[in-house]
Amino acid sequence: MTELVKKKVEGVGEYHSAAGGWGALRAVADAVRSQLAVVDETRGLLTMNQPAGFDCPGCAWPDPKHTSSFEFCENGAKAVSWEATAKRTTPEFFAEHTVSELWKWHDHDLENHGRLTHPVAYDAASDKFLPIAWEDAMARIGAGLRALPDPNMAEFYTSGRCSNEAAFLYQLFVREYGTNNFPDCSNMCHEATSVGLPKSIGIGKGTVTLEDFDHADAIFCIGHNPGTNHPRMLNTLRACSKRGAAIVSINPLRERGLERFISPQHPSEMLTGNATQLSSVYYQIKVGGDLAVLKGMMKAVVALDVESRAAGGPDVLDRAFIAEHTEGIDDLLADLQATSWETIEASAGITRAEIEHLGRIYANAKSVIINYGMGITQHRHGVANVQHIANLLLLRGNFGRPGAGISPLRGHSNVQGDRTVGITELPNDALLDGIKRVFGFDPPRAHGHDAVAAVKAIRDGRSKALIALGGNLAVAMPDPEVTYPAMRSLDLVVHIATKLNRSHLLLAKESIILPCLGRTEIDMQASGKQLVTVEDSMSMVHGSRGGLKPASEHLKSEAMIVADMAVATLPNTVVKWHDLVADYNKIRDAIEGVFPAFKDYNERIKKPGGFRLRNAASEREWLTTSGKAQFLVFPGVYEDGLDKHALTLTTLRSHDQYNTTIYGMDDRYRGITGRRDIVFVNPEDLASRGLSHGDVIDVVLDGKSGVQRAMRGFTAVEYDIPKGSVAAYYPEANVLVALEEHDARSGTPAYKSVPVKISAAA
Ligand SMILES: Nc1nc2c(c(=O)[nH]1)N[C@H]1C(S)=C(S)[C@@H](COP(=O)(O)OP(=O)(O)OC[C@H]3O[C@@H](n4cnc5c(=O)[nH]c(N)nc54)[C@H](O)[C@@H]3O)O[C@H]1N2
Ligand SMILES: Nc1nc2c(c(=O)[nH]1)N[C@H]1C(S)=C(S)[C@@H](COP(=O)(O)OP(=O)(O)OC[C@H]3O[C@@H](n4cnc5c(=O)[nH]c(N)nc54)[C@H](O)[C@@H]3O)O[C@H]1N2
Ligand SMILES: [Mo]
Repeated sequence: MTELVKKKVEGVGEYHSAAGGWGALRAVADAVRSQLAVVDETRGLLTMNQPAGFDCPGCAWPDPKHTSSFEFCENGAKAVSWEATAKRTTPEFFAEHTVSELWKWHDHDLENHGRLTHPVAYDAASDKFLPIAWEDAMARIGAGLRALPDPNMAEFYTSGRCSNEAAFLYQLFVREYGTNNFPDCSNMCHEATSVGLPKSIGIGKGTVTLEDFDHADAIFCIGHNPGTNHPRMLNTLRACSKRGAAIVSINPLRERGLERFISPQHPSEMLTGNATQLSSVYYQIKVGGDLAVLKGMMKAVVALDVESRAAGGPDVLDRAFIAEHTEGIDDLLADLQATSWETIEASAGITRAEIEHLGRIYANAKSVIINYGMGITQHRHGVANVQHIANLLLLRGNFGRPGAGISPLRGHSNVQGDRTVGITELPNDALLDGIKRVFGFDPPRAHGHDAVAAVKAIRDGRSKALIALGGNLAVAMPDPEVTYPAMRSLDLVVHIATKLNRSHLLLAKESIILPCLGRTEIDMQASGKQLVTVEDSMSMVHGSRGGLKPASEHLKSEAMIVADMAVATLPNTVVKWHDLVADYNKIRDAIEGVFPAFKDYNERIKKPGGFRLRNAASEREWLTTSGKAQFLVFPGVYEDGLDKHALTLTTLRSHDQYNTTIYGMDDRYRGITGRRDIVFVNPEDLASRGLSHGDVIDVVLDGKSGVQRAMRGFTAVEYDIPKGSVAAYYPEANVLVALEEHDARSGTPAYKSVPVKISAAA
């Protein structure tokens, strides 16, 4: 075996255990110890995802209905202790460090200095951020926004941690100000879902509930890594596996969290080290090979149908469902016929026999759930990928019955809720009419900018102000060579944040950072302690109440900051901003007024676990233009000849990061310690280039735009990844993603299909 002779490379090893287990508990202890001052604060962890506690800021996986013991996971613990840290980034800190100096710090160190405590504004003379009074900051923001000749010259970014209440006020403020420019983290994430699924099934959200997992016969996991990014899902998958459901993973990498798991919630597994095997079938496909695999699976299902009927057996296709509920099957069948197995095998990176195996598992299961994540959406053909998952499910009526449906794993803990309450650059009439009805002003109707369009507008000088409600936009977006200078050309930039990050250091003429409360903290307003609400991946809306003392007495809630900005910007506003913020029940009443789906909002969130927003597709009602679910065709398997390139790079999250937040430098389940400057490469791809494990290499963009993009001096790691595919960590690899390279239909950056070349470092 090559492993025996593999040379030793610093920080690169093997991980042989299951996911979870004592390693996870140790990591929790480390995370807590390194951030929290007093052990007492770990109490915070115990109220997480409890009916009376706060919602974990980690991921959007739902909580089980009947939480008996507390449910938290290693990465949830990291997220919470990172926010509830005892460390502080104070005015004294800013007095000691110029921005030029801070720019040289590692991203980890910027955030690890702790919670922001005071509003600060940049002072060019000293090259430092200086404290500023809230009123003065607001006056400058108001003046800056009013000074723009056109409200469409401002961009209003949202990252998906903010509550429904804050997000609703934010979109209201921005629309009263006069624009629909809502670049959003969702544009980089599940936009392919938001754009693709409404055309297929009439709703841009998943259709399953957690209970459906108790009834599914087969569960597919395509392009997502739950051991790291949705660890509480492993408890669900564990239960599915124990009761004998088939779990099938389709992923270029063998992710440990999809293979086997020792549940820290189960003492017997912890003591004996007996892991539960999760995936019964695991296929490592090429990066970007999903469309081919999905088409191949459908070909196989159709063939099984023909076979079974010829032998006098039952239909494999659900003809009754197809006839009653769908349109477009003939076009789909024609496309499947026109797509050869040769093409499919070449793109998929697995064989016809293997794809037929997947097709059989699908066809033999009465009820199927398909989960998917960024491995599906962040491609040039992200929308087509998503729609082909829907096509596959429609073939056997896997919607609207127990144990069946589509399950996009959303990213940020409230990214779905933010969208639901109006954060969108493409508002529909129902939303705009609702605002008019409740508040009496005419919101702008012209569509606004998504994230890519916003950066382009800033780059081209068409937008001059950026307000960011959380996040780290410049680092999360592709192409720092374009994005960073663009940000520096702004007139006004305002960041509402809990921690310092690199986007804050990209200085505009006027740069302001406003520190806000996090979800773990007590949110005290005029009427008392407030509760906020969030919506998880499965459309469950529930309350979240922080219990910790705020990190500083100068912090304000996001809702209050939005209200203050609105009042400072809009002298003739018709909204009673501070009445709303005094009592968040009133914000929820307003949400209910605009969106009838939130009927009895304040009543229904009193119930532990909250309520589910109606999901028409899960009741077999299709809110498409035709009133039927649609089989949608995408010709071919690759959008733009990406298969002609020798290597395709995908960008991944390590186990120790939350998006651009780097908690630490390890990636335990992939055997990496203390470093992130690596590229995972197939051994044959290394050898054919005269390279070997541990060599220092340059990775260069092999793009059509002809733009020179390179990531230099990274270490090649021989890895179990299909030939033709390479992987590196995000955000480091964003230097290789060109701003122009995105899904044509959803604008989702193609973070997971970057054509590259590798060679020994120059
Ligand atoms: N701890 C932690 N939790 C998080 C986050 C975090 O950074 N840290 N981020 C949050 C956010 S915003 C999001 S969007 C989610 C992200 O959650 P995921 O969707 O799991 O995100 P990624 O790490 O980008 O990994 C995607 C997976 O897709 C696989 N993959 C890569 N390319 C392809 C491909 O072409 N095809 C297929 N089939 N698979 C592919 C990778 O090997 C990897 O296993 O997690 C959320 N939760
Ligand atoms: N190459 C590549 N790039 C990617 C991806 C990828 O897979 N590959 N994934 C994309 C995806 S899916 C996403 S969602 C984006 C993420 O993009 P963002 O959502 O913009 O980024 P985050 O890293 O989550 O933002 C971290 C910052 O949020 C702030 N913050 C944390 N908590 C709070 C809070 O409660 N309130 C406020 N106001 N601020 C808070 C802190 O200041 C912290 O520094 O990145 C995208 N970029
Ligand atoms: Mo995301």
